[in-house]
Amino acid sequence: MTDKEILQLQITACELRELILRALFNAKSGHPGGSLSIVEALTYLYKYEIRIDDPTSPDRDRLVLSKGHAVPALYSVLAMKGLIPVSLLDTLRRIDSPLQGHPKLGSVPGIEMSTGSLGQGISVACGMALGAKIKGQKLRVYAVLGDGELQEGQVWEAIHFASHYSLNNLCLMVDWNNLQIDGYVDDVMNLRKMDDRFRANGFRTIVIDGHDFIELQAAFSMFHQTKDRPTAVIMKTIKGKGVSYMENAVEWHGKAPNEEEYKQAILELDQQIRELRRMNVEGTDVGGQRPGGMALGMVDLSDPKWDDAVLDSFARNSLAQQALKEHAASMKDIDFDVNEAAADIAGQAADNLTKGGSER
Ligand SMILES: Cc1ncc(C[n+]2csc(CCOP(=O)(O)OP(=O)(O)O)c2C)c(N)n1
Ligand SMILES: [Mg+2]
Repeated sequence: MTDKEILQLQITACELRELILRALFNAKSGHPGGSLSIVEALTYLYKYEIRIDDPTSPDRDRLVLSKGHAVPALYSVLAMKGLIPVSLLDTLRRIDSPLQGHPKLGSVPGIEMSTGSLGQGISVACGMALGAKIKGQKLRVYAVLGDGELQEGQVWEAIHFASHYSLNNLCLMVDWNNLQIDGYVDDVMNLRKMDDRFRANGFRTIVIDGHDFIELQAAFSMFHQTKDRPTAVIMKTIKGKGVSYMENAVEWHGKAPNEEEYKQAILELDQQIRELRRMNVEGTDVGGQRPGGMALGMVDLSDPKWDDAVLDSFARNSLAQQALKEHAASMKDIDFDVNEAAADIAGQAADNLTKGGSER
């Protein structure tokens, strides 16, 4: 990776943080801390690692967000990747939105499992990885877990399973931010020598700074080279990363910022973006446009036509069709506090579907 690419990824990460916070602010609820801590990991995964350009292909890679409460980060990455409309993020947690506060299988492309009950996603990921091996599929499976989540007994059963079946197509990614819902993990239920536990259970175990793109790249390269066992990437992270007053602060596990706090967060992130652009010493012209989506290689968020294009492919996606149809129908009916843009988008999609647009 060149310095320029790293800077671009860092800018994308800031923009994703802004999308996450905007969605939470609109929803007036959600989980900022654990969403912000996995932003770099998801940015790297969806830029370079996960093969999901066709989200309906049976051979696509799978990502299971076992720590399902962090799904605003995943929705935002899927939007930047061009798999869902960015404007749909404004419907987060509304009763009729496909973007619920925890992932729901098949609600939108890229959501591979319903999760939220901590400890369960990893078991499903193990099943997916073993199933792929039995069928001779070359796909890879990634599961993102919280460190607090590792206190669930079911996680360790799944770890034994992955090791027993030598699931070399499985990559566990642990978000080691040392905070859980009500305090430090070390205080609530210490996971002493967490990395050694993975090693002892037969995993290729790699400890990295989860906010460092070079280290993420190295970790995935090691995962690819490991042929005889599953891989665990233990990512040291900062909960609430990127927003000064949220960083390492337990109270930001599960609440949305109010207006003043939201504005402050966006100010800080905008400042980080400006600084990153300034650091782009090679003179790349990233200053005049919103480069984030382009950094993920898929979309240009500054193009107003973009949402329509995504929406069109979204409407054609069989996985999402039913959810979108229901979503559109229900949004037309409701008469309270509905985001206009999202309602329009859903309406257009419904029209497309009725006109047979989905079969084009
Ligand atoms: C089985 C289960 N018990 C309790 C909860 C409530 N809960 C939601 S998030 C959370 C803390 C998770 O901590 P961690 O895994 O470290 O996540 P992160 O720090 O990344 O947010 C808890 C206890 C849950 N979702 N599932
Ligand atoms: Mg944690």
